[in-house]
Amino acid sequence: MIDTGKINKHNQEILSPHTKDLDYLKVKVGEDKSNEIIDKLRAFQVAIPSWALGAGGTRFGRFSIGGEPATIYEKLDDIGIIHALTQSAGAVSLHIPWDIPDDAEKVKRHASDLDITFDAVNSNTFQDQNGQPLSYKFGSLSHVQKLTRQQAIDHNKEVIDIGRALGSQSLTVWLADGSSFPGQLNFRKALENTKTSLSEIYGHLPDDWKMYIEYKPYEPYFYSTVIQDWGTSLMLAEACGDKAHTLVDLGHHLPNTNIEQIVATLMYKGRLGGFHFNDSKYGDDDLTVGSIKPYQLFLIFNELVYGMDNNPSNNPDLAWMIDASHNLKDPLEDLMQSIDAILIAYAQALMVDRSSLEQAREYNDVSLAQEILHEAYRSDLRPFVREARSIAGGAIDPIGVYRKAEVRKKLIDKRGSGSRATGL
Ligand code: PSV
Ligand code: MN
Repeated sequence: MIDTGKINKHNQEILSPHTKDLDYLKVKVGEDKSNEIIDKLRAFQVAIPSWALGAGGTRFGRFSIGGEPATIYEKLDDIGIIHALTQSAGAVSLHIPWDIPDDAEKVKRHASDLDITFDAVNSNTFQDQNGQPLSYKFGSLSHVQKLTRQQAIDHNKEVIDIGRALGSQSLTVWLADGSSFPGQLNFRKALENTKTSLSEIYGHLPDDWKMYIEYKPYEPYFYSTVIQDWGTSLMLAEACGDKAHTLVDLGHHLPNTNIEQIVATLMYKGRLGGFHFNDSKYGDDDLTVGSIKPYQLFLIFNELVYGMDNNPSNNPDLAWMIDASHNLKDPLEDLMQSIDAILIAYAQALMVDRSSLEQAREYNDVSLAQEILHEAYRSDLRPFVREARSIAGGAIDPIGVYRKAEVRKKLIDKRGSGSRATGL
């Protein structure tokens, strides 16, 4: 649907203004530093979840824009379009059982033809599936009944096996378990059960795998969640072993939480495993990355960059994934906007004058420290992001090409105008 010819043609049309912007920025930032930033942006890859490509909306209603993918192959095709245009989305994260591969080798081949690899596989014990013997209504890995816990443990083991067949190397566990009313749950027993269940799943991990433990303070339960915060996740990860890490989903925090400090703390402990990007105004994790709080995103990346460059605790490479709902937008455009926001924040963080910042901190020069951050944050680094994409063979302006090539219209012609996607 996107051929290199189209990308090249469009790139030529906007090459001149882009080159001018880039030249200006390179003079300002310096050739070496500019090239270093562009190289790092080129290398950055973020996974697209297989559930992000369907009809948008909320749990109250979904509104199809047509042409949505119905099968795992079509979902991969959509990610292939995003990757061809951005060169930054070379991985998919599958949710099981929403996207069980019918034939692992065939799915792998399809992905590989699109230059897509398999990032973390996600288990699902927050919904009951057809024919499932025991319900998760009152929890899964923390459930009061051993048999229900075992069913959820076995599901996670099966997800690991499916991931192995695809070449994935990590499992993400998001545990929805919790309670909606005071008194409903014995907090300590629920935590103990969760620890034991996670340890059993951990025992099934291949040596070269990692397990990511996601936390969330509320939803779907509204009084308590068993893994409510990073501290609980870290405690469980430490109890499991070296291959277990905490996963930070930006939307899983109460308003005004200092997420950048959480990032710093987890990296200090060498236990930050992965990241789910999104944004929110009031709560939840539904909006396009960088659409509401771009400064916070920059501050988070500032800690990530510092943590990656100063890593005595051997924090592993991070698993990056977009986990947002596009709501009213074309999912593919929304994902490309998210990728752009991530790369811009990353570029800004790479721009921070670290030695001057450390010096300002040594002298307790608060104003200067703030000025140094602002200098990086307020620089328009979009030409670096565009250049990184274009060098890699992507589009200088991905959404521009996507619209010019009328990709959505073609998808609708091919797949129909009704909503067909599975997932949340
Ligand atoms: C839960 O809100 C979450 O962030 C988890 O990562 C899930 O797997 C994903 O969203 C999809 O519901
Ligand atoms: Mn998430």
